Amino acid sequence: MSEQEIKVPDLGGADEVEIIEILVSVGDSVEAEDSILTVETDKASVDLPSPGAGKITKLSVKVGDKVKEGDVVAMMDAGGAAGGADDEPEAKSESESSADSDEKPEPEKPKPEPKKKSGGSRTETVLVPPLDGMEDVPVIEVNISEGDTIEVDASLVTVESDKASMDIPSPYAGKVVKVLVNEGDKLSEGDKLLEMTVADDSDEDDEDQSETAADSGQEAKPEPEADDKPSKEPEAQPQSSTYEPPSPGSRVHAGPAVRKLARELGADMARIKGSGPKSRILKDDVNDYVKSQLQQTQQGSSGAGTGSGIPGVKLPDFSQFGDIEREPMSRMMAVTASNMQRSWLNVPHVTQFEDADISDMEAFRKAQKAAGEKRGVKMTPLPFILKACATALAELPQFNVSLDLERKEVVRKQYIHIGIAVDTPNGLMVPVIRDVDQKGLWELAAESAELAQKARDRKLKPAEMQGACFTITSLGGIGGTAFTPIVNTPEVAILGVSRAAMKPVWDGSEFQPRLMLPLSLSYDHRAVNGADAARFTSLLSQLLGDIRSLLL
Ligand code: CAO
Repeated sequence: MSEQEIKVPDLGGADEVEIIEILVSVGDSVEAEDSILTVETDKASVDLPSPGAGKITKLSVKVGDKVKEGDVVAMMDAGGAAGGADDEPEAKSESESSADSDEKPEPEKPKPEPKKKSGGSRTETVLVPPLDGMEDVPVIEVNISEGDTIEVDASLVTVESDKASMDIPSPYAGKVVKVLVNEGDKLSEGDKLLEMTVADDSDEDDEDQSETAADSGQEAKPEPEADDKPSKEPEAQPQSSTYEPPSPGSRVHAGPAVRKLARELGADMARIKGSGPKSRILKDDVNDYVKSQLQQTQQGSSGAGTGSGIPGVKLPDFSQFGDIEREPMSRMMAVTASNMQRSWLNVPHVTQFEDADISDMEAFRKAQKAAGEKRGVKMTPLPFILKACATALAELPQFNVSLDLERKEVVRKQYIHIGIAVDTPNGLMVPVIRDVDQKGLWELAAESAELAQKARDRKLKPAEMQGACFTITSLGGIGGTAFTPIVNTPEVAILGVSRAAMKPVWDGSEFQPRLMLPLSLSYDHRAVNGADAARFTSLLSQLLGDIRSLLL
């Protein structure tokens, strides 16, 4: 075992630099050259590499600390005498190479090739400036496109060595004519970056600039590594895991190790919200982003984001329009919202409408009033509708299925349990009546009333809300002529019932006043085809139109 100090290497002339991210913890095992922490100079951010392989035993600094060359930032157990001996020269060469890397992020402004004049403007070919000895540095981002109008110092491309990433700035203001590099290309000094047209009236200025850049190298500042461009400052994003599509031209701000991590995890940096200084993306931001994406995938779309690649809804500041109050969503509301959205996004919905003539059914139902009072049960249209649906599900079993898309199987149910949507002060609940096909109307009336009351009293047990094959949502007691309910997945259909109303119905020779019940059957078009849906609602209409057929 040999304890080894990890020191800040030569910072290429920078006096003090700020630690903006610590990439290891005590106890972490690191390999030689693994990034230990990221510091930021006014030119670039640089990862300080480990001088060898070993285990971190102590961290002597924290984020925000200022450090200078030679400061000890951490201690490591280099893993024994042999390892230590091996590490020693490596440590040296590392610190040398770190020194190199620190000088790297100061590319001069690209040296222009001789100008080609054309009318009021000239064409310039922009070349890669000196990269302090670095060669074949990969391009990780091309920040301009053909046709872009850019300012002097606008970032043209971002290159990244294993130690630092930096932007190569434009020596001119003008219009990009041709981009000569692609992401992944490896660049060395003198390589052609792009062609651009530059207005002739700025000839002198540009000449001055290019001379300055070429001669002094002083103004050849790389943009702070992948920093935001003044022309396209991304707006601060609200605190939300909502997916926001990257705004065109928006830039990300992150160190090489973080970029590498994002690349390894396949995370698009433009979609990650940075929590570091100047919205810098930190390692934890990448991990949190990947975690949230995984959670969304596992849970389906939930919360404000859709999880479907569809941008979430952006909220304005409502208080600008008047007084507002905010209150947390109840758990039930949040769950309902999530379920509705998941179903809406996953299921191709179609709704089939039908009117059932329930004049006779209503006459019969009303005739049961006294009997109901005796039993202490109120007979509403719902038990008839439940019974009709159970019969239709038995006759058209393609509605009594769920789709298992992972296994590419259709799950056919040999039982008929039907959920009823109940409006409660706390939100929508869906208790389930089991074996509806085996129960009589009085039994169904009693059970639906009991379950609805339990739902309103928040006394339903989880088991009483599980196992439905199909759902009925009746707004008949409230009103409306039709609506398009959302399928209660993994069921494949739901029946919406609206308020019955007297309508003139043509009997072949004259109009008759009939009590018509509007039915709206929404179904999952992956499981059910339109013809079957029309068969289902026609059958319901027929069964409710002549309830004697329910006995058959
Ligand atoms: N047409 C005309 N009248 C109707 C009717 C219809 N389709 N359905 C019910 N009615 C009548 C009933 O007969 C009753 O009238 P009387 O008091 O004169 O007898 C009255 O409306 C109230 O009925 P109800 O709503 O209490 O009872 P129900 O069995 O019809 O419904 C339940 C029970 C639990 C389904 C219902 O109370 C409920 O909560 N409905 C809302 C469901 C909901 O919110 N769905 C939306 C889901 S999607 O957001």
